[in-house]
Amino acid sequence: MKANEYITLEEVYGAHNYHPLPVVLSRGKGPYVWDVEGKKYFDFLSAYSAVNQGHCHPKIVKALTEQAKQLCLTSRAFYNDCLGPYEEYVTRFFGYDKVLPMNTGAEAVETAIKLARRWGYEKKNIPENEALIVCCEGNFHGRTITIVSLSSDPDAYSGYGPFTPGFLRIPYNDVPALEKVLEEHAPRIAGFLVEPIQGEAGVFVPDDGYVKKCYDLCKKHNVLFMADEVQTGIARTGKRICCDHEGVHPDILILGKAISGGVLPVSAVLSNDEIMLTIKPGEHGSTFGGFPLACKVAHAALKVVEDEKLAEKAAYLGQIVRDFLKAIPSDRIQSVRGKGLLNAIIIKPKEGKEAWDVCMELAKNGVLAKPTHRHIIRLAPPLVIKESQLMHALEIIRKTILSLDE
Ligand code: IF1
Repeated sequence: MKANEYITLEEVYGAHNYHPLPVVLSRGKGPYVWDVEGKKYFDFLSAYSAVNQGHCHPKIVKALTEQAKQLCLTSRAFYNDCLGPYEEYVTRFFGYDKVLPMNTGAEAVETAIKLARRWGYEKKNIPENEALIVCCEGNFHGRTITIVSLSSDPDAYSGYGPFTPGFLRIPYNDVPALEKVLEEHAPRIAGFLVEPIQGEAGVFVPDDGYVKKCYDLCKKHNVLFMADEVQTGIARTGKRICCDHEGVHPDILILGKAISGGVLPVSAVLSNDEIMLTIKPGEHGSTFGGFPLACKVAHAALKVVEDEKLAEKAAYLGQIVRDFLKAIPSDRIQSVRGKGLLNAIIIKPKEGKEAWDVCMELAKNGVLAKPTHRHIIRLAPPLVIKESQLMHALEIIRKTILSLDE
């Protein structure tokens, strides 16, 4: 079949909840993907930072295929020989007592919200059903009804009410705003849920020290610091998790996406016993949460991060990316921002051409990226990209942007 035939099938038989770039992919390897016509691209989205380890990493695929022939799913009604070893590995990897395994990032965020509320009632003596969680303007934590109840983006919440109560929203990157809301409501506040860099908002990197100052304020008011590292975690920003840049150890750490290397939906909530053990047997769960395939795949995916020093690579290559992009002599690039290999360029619309048009041209020239919020292009290749490959892709980005100026 031709590309447009696949597109038509999705149009006719699929929900219209996305507007993809007109590229039909059929193969991936490392930093590359190929479309059905055999055209090769650099993947500069990495499935929104889920494919940090590169497409179809042999060690992760091996773990998947070997376990798939052995035992796929037991449910948590029984024990199995994969979950315990994985739980030991992942809790030691991130430095926590316990992990609650889930599947998607949204499920992990929902789990973290339930955990913070439960801790609030059991340990902080917040009156039943009165717990509050503070979140930030511009957040993106997933697409469930409770999570869009936190959102400030009408595209995310409009037409989905009524909404879940119990959330206070403050401006992002605004320490005094957090201080104020804690001083006013701390006795009822169970947690502060925040992305250490706001991905969807357009790779919004807060001021240096913001995460640490928020963490310290939460400690002062006995409020749980809940880091949503679904997108920024797993080496993407140049550290094991983004909070590591400021030496912050979140009370609740939320992971997803690249914890499985983009092979299976795997997510995780990590915290210490005082918090995690407030959820008792039968009070939370999921059919596939922590299933044998997920355990083996995630174990292999995290080991790749360690063995291939992907955090160090992301830090080193990310600086090259930002320096290169800032040096492109085009007034179409309004600004460049990011940390590690999570970067974005803000495109100034010109002669009716916007970020979408830049992405269409980039695709023609062999680099896949997608705009967010109309004018922002996220540039996030798999962390396994070689420096020579990165320079090749950056040159394509440079030529494409300059060609639009002609
Ligand atoms: C879509 C955005 C990115 C996330 C953070 C939780 C989740 C996500 C920080 C939920 C998921 C994905 C969702 C996907 C596109 C992508 C996205 F554009 F939607 F916002 F990355 F920025 N926390 N982000 O980024 O994880 O349930 O999806 O596994 O919904 O279009 P999930």
